[in-house]
Amino acid sequence: MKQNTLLLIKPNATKKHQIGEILQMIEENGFVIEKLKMFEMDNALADTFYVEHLGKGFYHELSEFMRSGKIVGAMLSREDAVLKLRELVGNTDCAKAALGTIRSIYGESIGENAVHASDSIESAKREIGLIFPE
Ligand code: 3AN
Repeated sequence: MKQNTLLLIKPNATKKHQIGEILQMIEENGFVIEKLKMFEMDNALADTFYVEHLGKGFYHELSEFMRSGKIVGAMLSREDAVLKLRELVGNTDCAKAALGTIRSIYGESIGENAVHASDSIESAKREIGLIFPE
């Protein structure tokens, strides 16, 4: 079934000028970029976007990192988009991510892992609404 999902290119990757290469991998793997924008996260958006992690030990580090620079948000479509994007992105911990996945190539640590990908159809709907409220 054709689905939408959300990709974020995180501040460590935008700082290193890897936006083009990551979007190229996305397009080469059959995703269509339906919407695209560059923005910065503030405290309120970080708290809302990562509400499931609020209060966890790593939350402060996560919020600070996500507010440390520019982010690219992309709404993507393809068959089975949510699962296929999670496969292409790889494990949260880039040291454990399979060879050839985006996090294995561009991730620097479990926190600075280059990209975010929605983890379910429900999350994708919620996250697309937050990043593309129009
Ligand atoms: P994923 O992004 O793979 O779905 P989640 O939802 O468990 O992973 O975590 C959301 C984000 O929080 C991760 N992308 C990562 O940047 C950060 N994170 C998760 N676990 C840790 C940790 N132990 N230390 C630092 N940051 C973490």
